[in-house]
Amino acid sequence: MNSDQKPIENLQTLDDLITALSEGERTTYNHIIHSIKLEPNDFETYSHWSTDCYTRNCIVDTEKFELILICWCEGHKTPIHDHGGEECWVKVIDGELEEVIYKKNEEEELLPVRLSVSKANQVTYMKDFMGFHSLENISNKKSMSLHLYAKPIRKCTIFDEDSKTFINKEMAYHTTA
Ligand code: CSS
Ligand code: FE2
Repeated sequence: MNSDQKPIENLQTLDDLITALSEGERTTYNHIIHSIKLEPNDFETYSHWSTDCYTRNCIVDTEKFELILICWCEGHKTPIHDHGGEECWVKVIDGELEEVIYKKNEEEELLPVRLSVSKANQVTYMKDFMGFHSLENISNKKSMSLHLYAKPIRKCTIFDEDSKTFINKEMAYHTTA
């Protein structure tokens, strides 16, 4: 640890978060992302909305981790997806998100197994052994969530509910810092 490195409990700004993640190891990320309290104002530079779809706005992309801000309009929802073998933490910054977790049964069908709602500053975690999930903005306003992926997620699998098939998807950003 550098002598000027802040203890995790003292992290206050988005810059503090980025420094802590850059200097930390993956085993410390859970503590870091839970400890920091961030406000919607901290994300002014990164927040962009589209009425068509939620937007993925890159804050930092390194070999070790990726930090993105997702901006949701009312009713926006992700497809059911996995996380390309990586770890995923979602911290709600503003609004309210509903998460549904799905698991495969013996016939390789996805069944919903758990539903939860997260509010500002709450964190959820996903990794592929836990299944697939979808997220939806269920608040009646725009929402924002901070996503930490370690390592970065370049590709994932989505489940297409119409064709009932799994599809490989390349991830893309709407904006980059
Ligand atoms: N994995 C989705 C968001 S839900 S964690 C994405 O990055 O687009
Ligand atoms: Fe996800």
